[in-house]
Amino acid sequence: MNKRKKILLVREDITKLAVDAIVNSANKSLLGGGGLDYVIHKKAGLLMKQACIELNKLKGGCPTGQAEVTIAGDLPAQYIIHAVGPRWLNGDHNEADLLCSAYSNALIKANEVRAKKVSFPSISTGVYAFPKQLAAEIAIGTVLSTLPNYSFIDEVVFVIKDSDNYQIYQNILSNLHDEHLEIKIEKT
Ligand code: AR6
Repeated sequence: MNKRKKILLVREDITKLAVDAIVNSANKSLLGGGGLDYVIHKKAGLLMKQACIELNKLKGGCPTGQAEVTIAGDLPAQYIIHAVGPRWLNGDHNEADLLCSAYSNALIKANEVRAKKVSFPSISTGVYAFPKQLAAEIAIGTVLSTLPNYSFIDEVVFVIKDSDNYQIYQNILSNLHDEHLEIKIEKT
């Protein structure tokens, strides 16, 4: 019998959680920026930064909706999946589809490197100003619908730092019942 895959919601600083692959909310250059991207680059250190510079030179960065992998350097993970979410304009610029692609391409990359446990922040909901409720519905919807496709990934952790966004994730996840998944919400 297939083991049930796990979905976990935690309120934490994503850079502190030990996982196989941590997803970063990156930009198209992959060279770092503000928000979480800044913290991840700072904590991961020089070897990871060098890997991003190489990807920038080799591939010209990463288009919106796509993802690239590097080593995780000094973070408690093996890999960083740099996913590029869309900047929210007015909802008429394919933002929802691009956010959905950022999640599914991040999962594809994580599975390619055989990550078992993958952590996600709430991509695009900070500097890129994507509405939080819609972003959470897309994040959870995309992960849940595509997770059965990935043979290596057996756990996805949504790591949400701010309380209003955590509440949104909690509301959605606590109303989900899927016999193929084990959904756990960490009490704050
Ligand atoms: N742990 C978990 N979540 C966090 C953490 C943390 N340590 N820090 C922030 N968040 P953002 P974006 C949440 O702005 O909106 C950068 O300049 C935060 O509360 O980091 O995708 C890049 O280079 C928010 O909910 O990323 C891009 O140019 C979420 O992470 C641009 O910002 C994402 O916030 C990307 O914007």
